[in-house]
Amino acid sequence: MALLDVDLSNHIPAGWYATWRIDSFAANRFRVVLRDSQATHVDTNTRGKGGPDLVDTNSKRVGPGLRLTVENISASDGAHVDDDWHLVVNPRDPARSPCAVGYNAFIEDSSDFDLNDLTISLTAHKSGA
Ligand SMILES: [Ca+2]
Repeated sequence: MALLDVDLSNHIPAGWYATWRIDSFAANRFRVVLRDSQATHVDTNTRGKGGPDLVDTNSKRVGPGLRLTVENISASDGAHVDDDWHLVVNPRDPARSPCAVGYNAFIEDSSDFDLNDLTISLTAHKSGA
């Protein structure tokens, strides 16, 4: 069962640009997958070199069904996730729909709850097209 399974398309529609950075500070291993229905953008096992180590960073226009999953490969039972969204609304938009979003996930692989063992930061905005 995935430690984290987030349907990012709830706030990030197809055609938006997404930029992300994923860092690992974990002795244990996680599998991180970021994909949409048209492409797999990230599919990697994090390394445990005592970092923080850059796992992946990129910027792409995304397709429909953008989804982020994190599987627990070797982490202990104490693994824990805290995440949050930040929605940016154009004040001139009468529909008040977001024009940009930020998503952060902070993952603990053990029991000290510093929540710095795997960090995922992703921002996305309208393409303007
Ligand atoms: Ca920790």
